[in-house]
Amino acid sequence: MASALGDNYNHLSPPQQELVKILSENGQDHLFRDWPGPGVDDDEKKAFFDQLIRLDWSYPGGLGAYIKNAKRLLADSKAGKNPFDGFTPSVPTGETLTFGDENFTQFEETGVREARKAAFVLVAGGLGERLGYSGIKLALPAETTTGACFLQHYIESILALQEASSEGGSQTHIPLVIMTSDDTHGRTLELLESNSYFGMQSTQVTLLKQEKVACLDDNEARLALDPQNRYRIQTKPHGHGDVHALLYSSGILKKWYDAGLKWVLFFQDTNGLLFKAIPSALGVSASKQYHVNSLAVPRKAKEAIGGITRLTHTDGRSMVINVEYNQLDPLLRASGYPDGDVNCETGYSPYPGNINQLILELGPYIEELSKTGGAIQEFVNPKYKDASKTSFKSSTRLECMMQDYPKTLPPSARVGFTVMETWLAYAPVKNNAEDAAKVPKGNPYHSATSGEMAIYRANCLILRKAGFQVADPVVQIFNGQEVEVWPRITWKPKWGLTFSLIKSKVSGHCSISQRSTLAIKGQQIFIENLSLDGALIIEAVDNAEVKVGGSVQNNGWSLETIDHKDTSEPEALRIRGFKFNKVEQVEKKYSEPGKFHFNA
Ligand code: UGB
Repeated sequence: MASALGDNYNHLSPPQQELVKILSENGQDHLFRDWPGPGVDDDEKKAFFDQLIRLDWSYPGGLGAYIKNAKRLLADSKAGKNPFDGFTPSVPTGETLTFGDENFTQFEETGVREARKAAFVLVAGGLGERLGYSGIKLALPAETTTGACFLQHYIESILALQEASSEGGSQTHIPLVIMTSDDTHGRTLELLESNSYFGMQSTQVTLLKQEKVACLDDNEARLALDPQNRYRIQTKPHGHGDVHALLYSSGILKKWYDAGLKWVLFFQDTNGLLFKAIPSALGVSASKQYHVNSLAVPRKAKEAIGGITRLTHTDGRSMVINVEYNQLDPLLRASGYPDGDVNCETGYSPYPGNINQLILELGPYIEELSKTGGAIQEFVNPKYKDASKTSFKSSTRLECMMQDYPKTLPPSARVGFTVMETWLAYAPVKNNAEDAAKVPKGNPYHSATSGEMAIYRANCLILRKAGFQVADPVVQIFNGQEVEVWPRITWKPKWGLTFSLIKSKVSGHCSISQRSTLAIKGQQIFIENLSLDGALIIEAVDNAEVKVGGSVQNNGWSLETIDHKDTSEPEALRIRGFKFNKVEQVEKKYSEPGKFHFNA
């Protein structure tokens, strides 16, 4: 390739020359073919090398390793090799929790205690193409009663855990890493900065940006040049699996370990229910001493979430691992289950659904990463032009998933999973209105509409369990999706971090009608003999203790339907198909410390 570069070669730095050598050895001569001599396009050539160096640096083992892995995976794909060859799937056993029972409550208590030794990692580099929202998903309101966005909700939940787990001991600061990408980095930083990190100290938050990987033009893994710019390589996201290599190379894991931390909790960008499941799931990890604990929910066949499966190899090896949703059906069909991915007599797939929230024990995690550098088994998914599988419709790239981390673990590793009820733990916002309306009947929509309604439903069911009389929901259709509309109850995470905490704040005979809205925005708000038919918003600073009771009745907030195509409405509302008409409410705000009583 040095010759393809001609005189340009002598103008390169030694690391650039070294990279040229590696590329040449790996069949990439086309990258520099017909380059004009020095003096022409010098800035563009420099930018090209800067990009190559970045691509080389950001992949474990460098570009040489990337191309070799790509050649191998592309050859396997062309040969139609089944990645699960030799493995038989079976249904694994894990810990199944029931919200509110004694077991659950004990796990919650343990989890809150353990949280002082926890760090959180939010993977938020995805563009959310399926959702089609123009902003970043973290900025989307999780629900529109308070308008708190996902990032605010997540940070406030971590802060609530931090405070609860510090009780009686010294104050800890739970670290939060957010993995971003070029698609999300700037807007994530801006969201944090313009909101004073939603109450977190800025030093608690670390942003790690994942780089994209080079696209591949053919089965020889030739890197794809941008058709518009011969000095640019096309790139695409490598997947959420990058998080492990990034955490490892940043050195942050070692820092956490030295500071006495024990748990790393990974989570995704749009699950408004997740933190209701975190304390108990962390409690399970601690009690069972799991090195890996994946959170799962009952899965509907064909639902776009992976299935947790025990895979047993003919050579005796066995592992409990996620099988991604597009691979589960073919794997089952190839292993003696001719119907593939179908529900069993329970009405659900026998394989629990992976919600991609992982809890890893830090010590064994570091030990494993020091062997692998954080590299995760990759896959490639080229779209071939025809059955000869010799050319692609468009360039492809290698991808990796964070939940594939356990694939390289030794058999001695303690890998488990915890199944939670879906209503409590999982309601992601992934699908746009049109696609959601096409979801097979009975399967979850995973839309902004269902994501918001699931928050109200969960809060209602929790309060019911705490003795609150909550009216039944009505069924309504928004953006072509039939959903249950429960009373719109919301609370700040610090008000209701655990079920025991919630129970301690609700007493006497309380009731709420279906058309009501109740927003609890304060830590020490105690609901006592409250009867609500309308809208009630209570806000209080942390050291104001407020008792709320009596009968509140007003015209409340009505739900108005909007169409997702109606561009006169803000996008964040359009995609849910409704908005609130705030007709009348009782609003109380306590901004001074002290004891107060609001009796309507
Ligand atoms: N993400 C990144 O940070 N970087 C990337 O390059 C890509 C994504 P999707 P997906 O629980 O609902 C996953 O696209 O990949 C972030 C599991 O694989 O929302 O289709 C992105 O920002 C699947 O097994 O999901 O499916 C987001 O936060 C199942 O569990 C997260 O990664 C499913 O999620 C997930 O990205 C689920």
